[in-house]
Amino acid sequence: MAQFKRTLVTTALPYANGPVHLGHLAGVYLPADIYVRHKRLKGEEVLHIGGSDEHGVPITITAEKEGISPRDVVDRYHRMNLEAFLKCGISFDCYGRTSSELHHETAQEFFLELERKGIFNRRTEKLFYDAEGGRFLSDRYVSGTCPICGSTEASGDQCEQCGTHLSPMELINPKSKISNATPELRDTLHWYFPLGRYQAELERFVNSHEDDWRPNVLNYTRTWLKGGLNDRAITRDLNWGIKVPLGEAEAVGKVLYVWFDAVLGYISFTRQWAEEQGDRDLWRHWWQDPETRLVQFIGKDNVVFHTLMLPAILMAWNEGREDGIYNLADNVPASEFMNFEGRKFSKSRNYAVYLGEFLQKFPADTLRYSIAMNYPENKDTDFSWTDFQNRTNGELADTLGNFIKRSIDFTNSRFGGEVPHSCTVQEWEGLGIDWYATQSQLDQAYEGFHFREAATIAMDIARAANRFLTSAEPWKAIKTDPEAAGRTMALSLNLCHALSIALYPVIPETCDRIHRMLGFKGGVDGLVRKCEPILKTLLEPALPMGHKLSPESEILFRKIEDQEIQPELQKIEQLVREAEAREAGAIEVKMEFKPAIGFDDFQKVDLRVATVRAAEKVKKASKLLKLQVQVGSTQRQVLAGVAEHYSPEEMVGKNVLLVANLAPRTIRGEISEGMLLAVEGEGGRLFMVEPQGAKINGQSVQ
Ligand code: B3M
Ligand code: ZN
Repeated sequence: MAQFKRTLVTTALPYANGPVHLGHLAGVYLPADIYVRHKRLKGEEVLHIGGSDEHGVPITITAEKEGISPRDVVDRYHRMNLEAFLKCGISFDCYGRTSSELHHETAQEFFLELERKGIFNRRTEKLFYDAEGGRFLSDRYVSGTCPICGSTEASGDQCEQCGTHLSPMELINPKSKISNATPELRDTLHWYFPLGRYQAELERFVNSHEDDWRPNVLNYTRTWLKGGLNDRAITRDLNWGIKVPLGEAEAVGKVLYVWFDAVLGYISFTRQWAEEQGDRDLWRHWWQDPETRLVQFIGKDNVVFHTLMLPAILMAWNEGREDGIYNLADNVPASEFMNFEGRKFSKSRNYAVYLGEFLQKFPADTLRYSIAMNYPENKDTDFSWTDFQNRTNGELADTLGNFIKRSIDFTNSRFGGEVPHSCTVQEWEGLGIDWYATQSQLDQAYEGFHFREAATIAMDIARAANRFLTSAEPWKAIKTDPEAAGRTMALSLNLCHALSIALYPVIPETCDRIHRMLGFKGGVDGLVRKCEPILKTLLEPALPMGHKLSPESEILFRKIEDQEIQPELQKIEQLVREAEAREAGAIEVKMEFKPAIGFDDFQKVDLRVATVRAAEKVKKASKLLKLQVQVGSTQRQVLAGVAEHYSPEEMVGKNVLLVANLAPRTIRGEISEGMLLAVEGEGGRLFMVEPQGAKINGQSVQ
């Protein structure tokens, strides 16, 4: 691996559209923070950049729902999330905002440079336009009937009911969510970034990381590369975001696509940090010096934006330049997901524990430790309250906390609060801990993003320390052999010091407290901020004879009682019950009938009995079956969203009810000529309507 002088660490920018939850913390922010704190322990130069993603349609939708401005929405959540992160000890050097002026400037500068080089393509396309509201409608602003399951509340990007991804044009009876008017199709011009132009260069870039990127990151990225990269629209018709910085009439009312601007946030926030340091150019070191390593922490759902999109934008910027060349990511440690009590976190269903709320009840380090031990490094993991309680009470309170308190209290009461002896290296090594191996394994685990392993190695030191103190029994020895008791205490205190270093990246606040109890004024934080390489102090006993402890000792961790966990468990049960009820459709069903139609309207629907002759699955559409049905003597193709309820084999031979005169539609590139009737039963299960005994194929239904 190349030698680097410094490391720039970035963390995905959470949308300022809701509070961050424990899943976000586990996947991105905690691992990144552990990593940067470890680097600081080694005295390395490292910068941690994060911030809020404040553009995009979900934010304007929230604003409209609440009747406030998008600015109000992002102000609220930016503050809330920053506060929660700080309380959790996430040590950002800068936590920026994409709504800031400097960010707008930076993103526009990129756009203009690429425009100047003639890299973008412009394309006119048809988009729904709300004539009443006087604006174009992005996907989520259109609703209508799902062509697959018939739900009347499908959104232009996805149907919540059946989960199918849709485009607004596929909706039956589309309506504008803003005015409820039927939108019309109008021409609109957009700028496209030709991702395909960088295909070969991106492939070389990705292949050069064959050995150091995680398999999941390589896999996601290669799937995209294999499919061939296409042009991506990087502008939108919207009024919240970064204006397309061109004077032409066509650019009016257009903003940069949120993903184009958000990935540039890492750069603009580093610029902001530099300004805060009083040296405007300082950021260049971090982005444009090839000796700087760029490590980007993200969740698995953001991989290609960081392994393909951002690198391609930077390649486009770098093209033909002699200087001001940006570095590409050296590593993109994307996490899997951490679930919560066996289910996925879901903001929309309110199935989550929010970071800020959690920290009102429990200390940050208890959470940091539990999450580090459940870090979703290469598979999804689970956070549970019982696991949290067990780890806090067992590993943190009983093992670590007890050892520290016993060591300090006994020294204070029996040895006048001073380290009673100096420890020899032989004694230090005689503790049964191979310090060289431990230090290098710890270092490798932290450097290799194996944070669960790192936390385990560090906690093993605490276990060994506890065993040592318990078996040496200084409280007995003090009566018969005070010298031996003093040696035991000297070793124990040095172990306390070693623990405050080894565990610091994971539980920094606790380690600061241990350090203070050991009589150091500034805590570990004070040392690392001065870039003192203190990791290597593990190798030797650090406290000399006579070193003075603080006279105060504290209980490091309070045990979590069952009563505290009980309400949380009940809350989960309630949430799960609600989710299950919703899934089963059993939650109190409000019958909302559609407006009445006349008999004439009804008569327009031509229902026929049809027989399924052939059925097959549709690639990449897990809910769809492609059916060939016979109506009378004619054969038709119909796509039905029942693949999760019927296998192709079960469908063949069935008599079904067909809406025969529904205008043909193209779904997933396949024509569908009609719709089959099905009813929803318990658990959301679909049942085909099967006319019994109707033998005559194609007969109309009265
Ligand atoms: N805001 C998506 C997310 O929060 C997006 C990440 C941007 S990273 C530049 O998952
Ligand atoms: Zn649907």
